[in-house]
Amino acid sequence: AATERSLVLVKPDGVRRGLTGAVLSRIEAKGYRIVALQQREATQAELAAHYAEHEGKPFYAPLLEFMASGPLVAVVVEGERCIEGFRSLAGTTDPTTAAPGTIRGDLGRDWGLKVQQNLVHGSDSPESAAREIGIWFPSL
Ligand code: DAT
Ligand code: MG
Repeated sequence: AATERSLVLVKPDGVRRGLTGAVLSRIEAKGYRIVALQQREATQAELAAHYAEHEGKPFYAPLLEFMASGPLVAVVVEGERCIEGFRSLAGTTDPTTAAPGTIRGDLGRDWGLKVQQNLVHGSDSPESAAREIGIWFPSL
């Protein structure tokens, strides 16, 4: 059994819409443990590091602008295979087509159908998780 840690963000749209509790509730109901949690506005340095893989893409600047548009909630989640497991809970990137039963599929339907306003982020590999936890929680 592989116990992993994943870095989850409730993005500014989720915080603004009062959906932080709904997201955390799904994480806990799945059996994952919340190791660390912080609500605050992200710095440009954190966002640039977090989304370094997307630098240069057409959606990069609007994505960073959106991610800086209000407080977000950064969470370290722990559980068996929780990296893949949380991605599955979150649903596919675009909320307009994310499956029902997923966070993005059930809750991500508002806000003018902008792809970046998809409520949550979850690490996509153990390497990403370690890197991202280092960005948001350098003391962990
Ligand atoms: P995910 O968040 O599902 O891991 P990603 O890492 O490919 O998706 O992209 C990071 C974020 O960037 C994503 O949550 C929303 C935004 N994004 C991705 N593709 C996009 C696109 N084609 N247009 C606008 N925003 C996009
Ligand atoms: Mg990603």
